[in-house]
Amino acid sequence: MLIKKTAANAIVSSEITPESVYKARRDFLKYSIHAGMGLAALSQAPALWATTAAHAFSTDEAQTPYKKVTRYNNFVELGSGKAYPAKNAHRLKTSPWSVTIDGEIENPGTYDLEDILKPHTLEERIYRLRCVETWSMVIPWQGFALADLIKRFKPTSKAKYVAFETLHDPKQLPGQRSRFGSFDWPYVEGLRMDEAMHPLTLLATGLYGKDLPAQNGAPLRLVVPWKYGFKSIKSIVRISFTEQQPPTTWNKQSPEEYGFYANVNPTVSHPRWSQKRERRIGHFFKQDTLMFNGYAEQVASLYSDMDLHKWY
Ligand SMILES: Nc1nc2c(c(=O)[nH]1)N[C@H]1C(S)=C(S)[C@@H](COP(=O)(O)O)O[C@H]1N2
Ligand SMILES: [Mo]
Repeated sequence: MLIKKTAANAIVSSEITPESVYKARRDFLKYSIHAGMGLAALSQAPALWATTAAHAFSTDEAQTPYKKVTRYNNFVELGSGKAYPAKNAHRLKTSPWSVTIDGEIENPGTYDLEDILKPHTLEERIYRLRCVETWSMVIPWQGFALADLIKRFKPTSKAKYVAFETLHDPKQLPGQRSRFGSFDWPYVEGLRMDEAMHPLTLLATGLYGKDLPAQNGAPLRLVVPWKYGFKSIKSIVRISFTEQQPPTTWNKQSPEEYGFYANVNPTVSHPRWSQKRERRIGHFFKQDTLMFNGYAEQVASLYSDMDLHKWY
């Protein structure tokens, strides 16, 4: 089903997937896992995987209120305190918007965001966002699988990583007028190709059924729910396919604190704080942080041969 992007991009979840379809998909996934089919078998059925994945993986934990999600942000380009991005959001013009897609692909070019979105089905997915500073939120995102975009742009066999870049425009993004620590702008991030192709990895255009507010990374941001928040790069203007592991902003800033992988991992402490517990925004008591932010069943196999204390 193709949902056209309307001016307001107003999508309610009931329009996206009828309850019965949602339930059938979820039951299928449960049944498959119980039957010992496991994820390997599921991934051998890509079409089925694509349709079951999004909804089956959504959490039914209580959602963080819209006001908190949109007024407690990290977006250094719009100000370094949690409240500043919302206050400065009006400075960022998010339409029209274009994205350059280049590197190791068949047809590199710069595309209007409208054209990039057209062939994709926007879905709702409710994911936990776990920020490295020990807080978390549960957010109903709208977006589409990054994997679907990658398949469309046909990477060459040399493409081993996907690199992302935020808009660089100090007029609209006042935080870029000076350095933040040792940041050199633009903010950059990256994923290994198998992480980028994983069905949990989302390119988001909205939350709570509305267009993304600028402070949350409008008009296009990444959501990688099993990784710390800084991997979820905002206001993307470039997606590049590379042979070498691309640099990432927080890793350049402080390599002993922030690695390339940044998988949520309660057994690996940040040098300045434990990562065992987190405060869900709006809750009083802290709760235990789960391995891979609770998505271990889906993603642990991507890292089975890696020492996650070394590759943090
Ligand atoms: N361009 C850009 N993207 C960014 C950041 C940033 O400062 N600049 N902050 C990151 C961090 S540290 C976090 S925790 C999340 C926060 O996303 P949210 O404000 O939507 O909760 O955005 C990430 N993406
Ligand atoms: Mo973060």
